[in-house]
Amino acid sequence: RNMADPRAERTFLAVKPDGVQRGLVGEIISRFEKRGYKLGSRQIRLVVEPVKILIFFLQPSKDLLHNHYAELSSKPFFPGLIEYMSSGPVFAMVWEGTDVVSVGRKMLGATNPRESPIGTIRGDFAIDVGRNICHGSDSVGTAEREIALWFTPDEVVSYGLAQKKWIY
Ligand code: RTP
Ligand code: MG
Repeated sequence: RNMADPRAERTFLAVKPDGVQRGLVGEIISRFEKRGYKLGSRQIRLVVEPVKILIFFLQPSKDLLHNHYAELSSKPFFPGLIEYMSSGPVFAMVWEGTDVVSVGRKMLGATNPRESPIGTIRGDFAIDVGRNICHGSDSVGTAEREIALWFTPDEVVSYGLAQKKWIY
């Protein structure tokens, strides 16, 4: 926790395979950036070591997804969810800032895009619950678990936000 901002949090966000295929990575990053949040997972590998681009832009294994969605394993839609999420590359990210877990969920919208308000990411870009284009952690505890699952500690970075005084 950040002493200067006791409400500072981290969340795990991922653009799902359909969001990647539909070219919505930039749109989703852009919305979080413009809101005032900062990307907290390393980008340098993407630029300096293209071979390691898979750290951020990876086709998740079914093992990883079984772990990630463990609490849903008894649901009837679980096999389809694993098929969908492992069907192509996912853009995985950590975002940081005040209340980013709960505000991030509001920015994503409801699980079912048809019940998602206009102006949310799912409400603007999706219509099917099984193709809802992005993931966001549902609590601070879940975020910690998911970040540790998808990233190693050295891939998660924290740095000062230069324009902080204009946002907070
Ligand atoms: P996510 O974890 O992917 O961010 O989505 P969420 O919290 O809004 O919803 P969750 O309950 O965690 O469900 C995970 C994903 O499973 C698919 N799903 N399908 N009734 C259905 O067919 C159904 N319900 C959930 C969705 O892709 C959902 O995002
Ligand atoms: Mg969830």
